[in-house]
Amino acid sequence: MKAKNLDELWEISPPNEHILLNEPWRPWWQRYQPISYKLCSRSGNEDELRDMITRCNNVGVNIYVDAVINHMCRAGSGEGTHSSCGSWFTASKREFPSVPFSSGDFNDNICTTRSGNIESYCDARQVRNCRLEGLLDLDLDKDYVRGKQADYMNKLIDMGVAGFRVDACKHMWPDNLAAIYDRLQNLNIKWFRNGSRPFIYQEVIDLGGEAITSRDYYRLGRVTEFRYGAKLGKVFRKWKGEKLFYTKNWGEGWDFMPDDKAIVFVDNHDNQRGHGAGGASIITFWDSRLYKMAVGYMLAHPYGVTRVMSSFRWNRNIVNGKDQNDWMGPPSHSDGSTKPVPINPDQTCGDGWVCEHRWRQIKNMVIFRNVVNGQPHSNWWDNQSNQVAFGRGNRGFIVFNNDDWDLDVMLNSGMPSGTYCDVISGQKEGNKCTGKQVEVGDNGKAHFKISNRDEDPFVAIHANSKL
Ligand code: QV4
Ligand code: CA
Repeated sequence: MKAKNLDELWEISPPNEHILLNEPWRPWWQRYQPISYKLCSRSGNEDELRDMITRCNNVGVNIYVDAVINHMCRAGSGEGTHSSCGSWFTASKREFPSVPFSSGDFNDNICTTRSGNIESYCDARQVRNCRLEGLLDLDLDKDYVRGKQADYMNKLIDMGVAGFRVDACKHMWPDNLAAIYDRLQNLNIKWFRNGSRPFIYQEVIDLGGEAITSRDYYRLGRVTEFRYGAKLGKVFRKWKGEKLFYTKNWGEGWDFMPDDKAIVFVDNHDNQRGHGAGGASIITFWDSRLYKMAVGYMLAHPYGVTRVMSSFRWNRNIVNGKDQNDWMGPPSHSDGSTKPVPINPDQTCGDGWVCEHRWRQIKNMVIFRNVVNGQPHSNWWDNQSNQVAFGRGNRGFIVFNNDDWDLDVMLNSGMPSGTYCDVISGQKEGNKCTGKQVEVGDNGKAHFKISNRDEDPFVAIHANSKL
């Protein structure tokens, strides 16, 4: 995080009560169909959530909750107790007694489209007042509705949560969001400085061409910059003539939103499986060698607040470019509850969990980002093709070879002289390097040789990887 101190952050899937679907069986996206704000989901119950937040906060890992407050479940979801806490609901009557919400709390009479769904993204009113994908759209003009959402978010803040990813913000009026955020209390002083405010980042997919833009939400908090991952994917895949050396002015120079508004990521839970925005250029853990380079580039670069994905594997079945299994949920027990995450001796995860955030190259680049925090982008070099290097002041330096030939060059690293461990091929352990090492001379110059056949064709050094 660029903000406040350098704690790590962890975004969790919506922890509130959601629908249980059978067709397809328990899809991951059932969590985006709320039934109530009771804290029990396929990930566990309120006590387990409270325990996790406490244990994480105690070791400096702050928790951010994915808050789904634009809607409830799908209009045609029938009635019953097929919900993760067993709450009764009647979708057709808009009855959600466990909140409670009833028909007057929804936008049915405010939406003007024939179907009741969003039919055009060129009309800001229907994007906010009509159903997204048929999901029952809450009337956030009502103070009663906003109060229920603020109560839900304040309960999480009281439990120690540090902030929120607010889902589907494009589909809510900014003034209504402001009214909810204003009701949020300060963070729990058990773990946070007195007066700390919840960190808010808002999901708005804005690739241009729509009535609603990210700019509508800047005044409320940070906003997801989906163009970032889409463009970075094109650059590292070298699609449509994109070359890595074009990224010399990466960030606002590429027409992304202002640096102090942006949440950036290579992929997210939607577009790693073809949902949401980004398209085929999005790089994911499935393309692990490219992925490590793209995530490394994102973490080394000063632009935006960065978010690293942590995924589960599913058996992708791509037919005509579409994954037939894009609905599959996480490793689960037969009752649909989510399996725990086993940690292997080599610190990777087992049992279908990818945990890309624990991969040495990615974990070490998170450390790199913290070590260079506040340092300017500096000492850029490129070969007019796909070999580039840049530093972060005198605290870090990274070199990429995404060309089909070797990189072999003397570069000005800007770093103090000494022997540094490359944190990509290995790391500093005790007083030795487990991977490559880099000698920086008195003039800050260092020789880099990166074969394009290397397991990971990039090298990174920083102040804390110095022997
Ligand atoms: C289907 C039809 C609709 C129809 C509806 C009628 O597609 O046209 O009107 O039935 O009942 C699931 C199904 C979807 C189904 C919908 C309602 O996939 O086919 O509609 O349920 O039954 C996630 C998934 C969606 C999933 C949704 C709810 O991605 O596939 O829909 O959860 O379970 C826009 C928004 C952006 C949004 C993005 C996906 O601007 O905010 O679409 N991204 C966020 C989350 C995303 C989540 C939602 C929003 C909804 O990141 O994960 O959608 O909360 O760009
Ligand atoms: Ca809405």
